[in-house]
Amino acid sequence: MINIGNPSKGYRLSSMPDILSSKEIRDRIKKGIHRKTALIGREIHIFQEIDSTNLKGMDLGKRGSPEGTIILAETQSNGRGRLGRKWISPEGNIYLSVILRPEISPSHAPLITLMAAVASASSLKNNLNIPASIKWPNDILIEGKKVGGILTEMNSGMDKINFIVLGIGINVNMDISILPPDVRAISTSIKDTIGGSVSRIEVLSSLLKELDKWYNIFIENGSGPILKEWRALSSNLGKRVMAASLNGVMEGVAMDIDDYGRLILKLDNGSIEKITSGDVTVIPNCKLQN
Ligand code: BT5
Repeated sequence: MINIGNPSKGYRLSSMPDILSSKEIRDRIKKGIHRKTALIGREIHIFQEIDSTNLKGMDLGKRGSPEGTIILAETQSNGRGRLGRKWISPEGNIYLSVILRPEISPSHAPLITLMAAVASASSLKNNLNIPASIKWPNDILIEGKKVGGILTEMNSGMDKINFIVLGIGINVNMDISILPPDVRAISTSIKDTIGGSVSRIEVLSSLLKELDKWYNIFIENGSGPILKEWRALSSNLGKRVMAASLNGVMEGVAMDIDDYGRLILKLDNGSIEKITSGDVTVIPNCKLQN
């Protein structure tokens, strides 16, 4: 038996039918999150199948849906990753988008991705006792393999964000054997990690609770606490990495992240590069030079 929520007892395996319902989510939000801060999930939209919860979020955002609106789907026919990539979205996982309306400048929007990464990794680690970590900028890992990804999209003017759609995909009860070999080699699911299915509603309510907590911390205290927790959960800081960005491919040591969520890379010639977006791969078994 898997005992989610009680690390001392391990996990609780699930044999219940596993359908997400707005009523159950609402009840859990009321129980699990302090009413005063229960922003995330104040309006809930659930779909059996949708093209992409993020596309729906962009549409609802334009129509004025309030901050904290969540969109969930059992499957996505056009699940999206960054840069036009696909997010494979069969039944059994979590596909969540959240509409946010933070009063920050567009240049600070990457901090929302970091906030979501902290909330996602913390919910798996602290509440479910699953050893999750973060890979800059948007990956959630278990033992080095991708269990979740974050796609932050925004609708903004020159210096003002109208709204953000924060998309999070977490592989929960997916058999990773259904993934194409190249994706399977670098991915995992909770089921794959612990050897059995878990209750998605438990995973989801823990995620919503952490998102509510960390988003409120971000709004009230700024980026400081998020960056501190992000560093503690990071899997690639201090390691030698290959970073592919719009500026090309660079190799160096991932030193830190800055106040804008950029990755600070120290190249072999001693120069410092700050990367706004891209993909990072840790170079294994590499001795660091001073
Ligand atoms: C991401 O992009 O990791 C962002 C994923 C965001 C998905 C959520 S689901 C809810 C919301 N609605 C959406 O339409 N999207 C968001 P990126 O870093 O570009 O990674 C994409 C790459 O991950 C792909 O090119 C594959 O290599 C790999 N991949 C695809 N599906 C995967 C899966 N289910 N699990 C693990 N890796 C996957």
